[in-house]
Amino acid sequence: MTGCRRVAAIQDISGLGRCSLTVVIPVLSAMGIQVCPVPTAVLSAHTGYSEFVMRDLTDFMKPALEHYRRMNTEFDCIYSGFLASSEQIDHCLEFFAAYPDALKVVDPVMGDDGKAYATYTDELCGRMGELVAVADIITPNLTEAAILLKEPYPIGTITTSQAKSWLVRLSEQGARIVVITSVNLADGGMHTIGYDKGNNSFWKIKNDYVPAHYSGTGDMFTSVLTGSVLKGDSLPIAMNRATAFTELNVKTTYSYQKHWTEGLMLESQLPWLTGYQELGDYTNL
Ligand code: PXL
Repeated sequence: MTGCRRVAAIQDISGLGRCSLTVVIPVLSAMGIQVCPVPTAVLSAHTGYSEFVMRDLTDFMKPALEHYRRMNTEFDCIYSGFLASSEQIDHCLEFFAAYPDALKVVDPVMGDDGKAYATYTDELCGRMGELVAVADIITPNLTEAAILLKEPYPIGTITTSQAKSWLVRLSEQGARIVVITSVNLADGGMHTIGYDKGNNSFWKIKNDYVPAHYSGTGDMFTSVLTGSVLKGDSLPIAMNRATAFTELNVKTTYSYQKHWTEGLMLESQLPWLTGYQELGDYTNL
């Protein structure tokens, strides 16, 4: 018995620019879930900064897993995010295989706004499909969904039937639950959309549009969604919680006109996660 739910978070830690572990740890901790970080790299600042120094920790991943196996350590969830190399994908696959009963969450971090991040080569993007194949839940943004489906990034809006077809095609790559963020639907506005293959249900949550974009937004969304699912919420409630908290943070950060690289000003918002929120903003897609 772990007492509280326990997540192994396989992500980098970046000093400047809130993202990956500096978002995952506070968010899940505030939700009452223990995070055991498996740092994949240490960066002075995330890769969106014009300069950063980085120490790769790929060779730490396998010994860390072996240690956990020797200790018979249990995890309720294995959660992977930004990865720095193809070898790190191999180690994530080993983690997932070592914990077949854990919830497997893959945030297939590869890019945003129609473009892959600087460190994501075509090979690395191609191999992300191997993680997606073993996941229970995946949370691509629209750019990452397009990369996984080998489709062009949709400029402008997409129709509800195209959105449903993308969700179903992504679920055919493996995961039971697929959630796509930042989807501009033709019938009105930005949405988070989700599909549960287990009961064939489609959901959408509308986001208020804010004319800004901050690093670590996807990390925040997936962390809240993961915490919510681990606590037993239904998919639409988990999507609602993740969307509402992320939107609150985007609006707070926007009000201070911070530079996008600094990430979301989550520190003052964390108490929202510890309270009980009435949530019912979802509808069927
Ligand atoms: O939020 C994704 C992310 C995580 N970690 C690092 C990044 C990025 C996106 O740029 O650079 C190091």
